[in-house]
Amino acid sequence: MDTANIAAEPYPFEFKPDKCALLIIDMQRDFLEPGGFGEMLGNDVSQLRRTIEPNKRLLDAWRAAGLQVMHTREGHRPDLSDLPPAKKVRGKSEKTIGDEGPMGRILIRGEAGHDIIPELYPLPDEPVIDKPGKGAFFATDLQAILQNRGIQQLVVTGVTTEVCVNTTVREANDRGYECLVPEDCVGSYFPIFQEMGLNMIKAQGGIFGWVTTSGEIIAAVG
Ligand code: C5J
Repeated sequence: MDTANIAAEPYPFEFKPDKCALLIIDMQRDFLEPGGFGEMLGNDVSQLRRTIEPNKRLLDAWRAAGLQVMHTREGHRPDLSDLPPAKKVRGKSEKTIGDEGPMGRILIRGEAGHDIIPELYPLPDEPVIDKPGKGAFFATDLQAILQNRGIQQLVVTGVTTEVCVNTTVREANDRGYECLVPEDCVGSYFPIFQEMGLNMIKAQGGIFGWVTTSGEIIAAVG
């Protein structure tokens, strides 16, 4: 597929399809589904669920074009050996990571709530990066996979905009990847963080990356 310019802020993104992967961050049941851990903490999951349909359309177009897709999940080993004690106690909530939650043990690999929502479920040949932190590069093999596959650009989607999406975009930017973020495919429980999280990426001439819409990307890959 040929290189194309995608309309974006702060200026058009020079899209190199063969060197670009779609990286879908943490679209996990515990964050997005009613009755999950996110809602149990008092969050409004509809703020995240509005990203499902745009992500699905983008994922379908991306797969149809034969481009590379990767997914991430935030979570920990069942024995909690990779869970920093500071993360375990953060928030002082009644239930924390590793405790029994509404969809199995909270953010533990292999539990129902930790898995990706069915609407965006990975295909067998799409790498799933299990990450213990907010950024997808920390303590994972993402960098090796991207390098081995010749990836130089990332379209980053998922949740939440200001936490795992922002952290991953910043980590990727420091490693030399160009990141494009479709605003309708990322979500925050907090509208102000959604707006500011996107502003932070595209400010100062695109200090961490570019912001666009899924429609612009679909037009380029379709
Ligand atoms: C993600 C979080 N995925 N907010 N996690 O953003 O704790």
